Amino acid sequence: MKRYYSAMNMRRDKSVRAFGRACKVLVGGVDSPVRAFAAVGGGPAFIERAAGPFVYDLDGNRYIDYVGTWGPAILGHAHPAAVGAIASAVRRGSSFGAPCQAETRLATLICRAFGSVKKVRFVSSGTEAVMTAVRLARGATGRDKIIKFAGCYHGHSDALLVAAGSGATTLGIPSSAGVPAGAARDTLTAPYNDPDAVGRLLKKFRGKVAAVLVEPAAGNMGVVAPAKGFLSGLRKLCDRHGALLIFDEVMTGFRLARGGAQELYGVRADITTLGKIIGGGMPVGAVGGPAKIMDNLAPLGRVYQAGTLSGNPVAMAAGIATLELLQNRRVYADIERAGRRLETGLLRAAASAGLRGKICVNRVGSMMTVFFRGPPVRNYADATGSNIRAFAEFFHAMADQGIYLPPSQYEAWFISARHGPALIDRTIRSATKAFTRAARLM
Ligand code: KE4
Repeated sequence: MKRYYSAMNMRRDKSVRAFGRACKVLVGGVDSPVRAFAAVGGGPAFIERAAGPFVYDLDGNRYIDYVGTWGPAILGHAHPAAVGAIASAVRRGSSFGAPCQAETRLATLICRAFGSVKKVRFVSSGTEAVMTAVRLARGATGRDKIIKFAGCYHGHSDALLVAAGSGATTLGIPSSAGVPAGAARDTLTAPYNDPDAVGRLLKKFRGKVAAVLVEPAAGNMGVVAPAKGFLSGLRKLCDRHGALLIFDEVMTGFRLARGGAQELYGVRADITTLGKIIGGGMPVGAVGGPAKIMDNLAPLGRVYQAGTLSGNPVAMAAGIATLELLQNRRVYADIERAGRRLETGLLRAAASAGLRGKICVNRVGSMMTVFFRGPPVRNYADATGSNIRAFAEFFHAMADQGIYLPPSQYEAWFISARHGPALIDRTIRSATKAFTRAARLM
């Protein structure tokens, strides 16, 4: 169903032309698949600028933005402190390829927030962070197997494109082509929120599992919260079997709390991966943990890892500015309040459209997803039972009213500190109309 945002009060001509030009030189017209709108139909709005809670497309339309560049924009777009820090840093040179104090400063801010993290290695993306964490776990334990969870997404390194969520599920390729059997052979999968399945795998592959890798609150099958006892159960199982527990906090780090899911749920990880918010919108990823694990990385240890732009001074400056602003814990209270207001309002809007009990809103703090199926959604099988045609109709109905949602049922909405009550209420009013349009397909 090839369609662009229907007219209503918005025109899309310039985005349509821009997408046509982009498709001639960029694969699918995009640099990350989920942006291509394959799951919802039509073509993307080309964004010209972003500020606070808004993004503005080439045709001058303004949207309330719930993509938040997939998580980094927790303080809103183009925060003056981040913009100033970037401008000042880049005037001193965009990259040195040598140590700079900004790396130490940002690493110190991360160690202060995450009790389990005593040392950090910066990289340039979440994918690199998790790829490094897996290699580090294998090097530190001398074991090869990794256990991950169906529907969790940890970036696009070969070994982790197995039953992967996010764009891989959106496009129907959760286990990607081009990944040799050998690369995926040591990746075992279990259902999310099923610690018993993990226990069975650890017993079956006794002494061979290097790590259990988990999104401590899942965001890449849509948002799915850890069931009570799930994370603590993984902690106990890893301790019993000598496996390392890797929390992929690329999305949850500094989002659910300053100390991420580890602070929120009180479960310690052996290795933590971070990204998104710690770069303040610039390309940064990080791996962190206790020195006894981290010192296995080169140059101290034998696990090799490197990167031309790792610890880039401009990216570090953006991250420092962002994390310093997030030391004000009121931010977390504000975005929790906004999330609660939106969740309650969306459930009310769905009920008014005759969808009571027919949609499920999963929320963890300022990350949430509206699933077009009745509750509960506790894992990948539940999530993929959603009505994605109804979601697509809802998506476009919201976009037509100036609400910019992630273009996939299997993604998280992100609320920023700039999403005040008036914008939340505007979103809820728009959802009432959008649920009515979607209800016709349910
Ligand atoms: P990047 O390589 O995209 O920086 O990070 C990979 C990654 C790792 N771990 C988690 C928990 C993640 O959510 C991600 C990336 N998230 C997706 C959004 N679901 C990025 C958006 C995209 O792929 O375009």
